[in-house]
Amino acid sequence: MMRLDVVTIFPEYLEPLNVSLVGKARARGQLDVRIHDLREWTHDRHNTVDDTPYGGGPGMVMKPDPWGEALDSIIESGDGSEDASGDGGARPVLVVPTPSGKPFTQQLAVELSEKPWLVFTPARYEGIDRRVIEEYGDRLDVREVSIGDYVLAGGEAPVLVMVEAIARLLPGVLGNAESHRDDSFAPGAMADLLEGPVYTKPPQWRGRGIPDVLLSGHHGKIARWRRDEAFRRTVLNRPDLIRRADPAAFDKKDRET
Ligand code: 6GU
Repeated sequence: MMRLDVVTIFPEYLEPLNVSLVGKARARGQLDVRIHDLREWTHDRHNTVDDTPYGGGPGMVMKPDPWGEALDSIIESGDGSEDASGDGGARPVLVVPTPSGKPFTQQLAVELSEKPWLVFTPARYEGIDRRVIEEYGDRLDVREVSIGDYVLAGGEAPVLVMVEAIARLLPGVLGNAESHRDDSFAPGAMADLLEGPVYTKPPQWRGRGIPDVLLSGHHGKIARWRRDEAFRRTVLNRPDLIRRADPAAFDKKDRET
């Protein structure tokens, strides 16, 4: 079973991990999620986790000591079941959410979904003292990750995003494995294309019908139509994906679109 630890000063922000897909995966024993309050590893009366930045400037920086004690304690709690070595030397991958990290992509979600143990360190304020990242970088696989080109007030929402993207890839978590096949950003025939439109009953809604091809029963034509719609939507919304794609992925009909 995959183990996920999250260290935060806002444990209640992670409550959505009790709900829906991730909540059900936990209830089924497919995912072991442990939320920790960083302030449990402070020792002063005010449970201080931040201080002013060296060199001056706005905002506050998270102090290294609580993070070091928290992470040491969590890493030590590994009982060896999180990896195959059996030597009790299990080491988590440390995922550090930060707007200055590498992009969180479907490819990274797949890679992380194959790890037995992930520890997330969502920060508030201007981030964590750099020495913490350096210290654990010497001992663990550390990934500094951003979820997009905008700035959030903290890393908790990014952790919710990443955990959902990772959890739905775990064996048995989604209803059927085919659900992944046509995902936007999944590898395969639709590689590099966004998903097209979908329809369900009723066949008429507020005067709007269903594209005839979807009612034709002609599987070849339906597959072609879906691919054309995916291509159109990608050109419109994400032209960068088209430019980045392998030209061999496209055909004559695409070039006419
Ligand atoms: Cl991971 N953290 C914060 N604070 N802002 C972000 C982000 C992460 N990714 C995009 N913006």
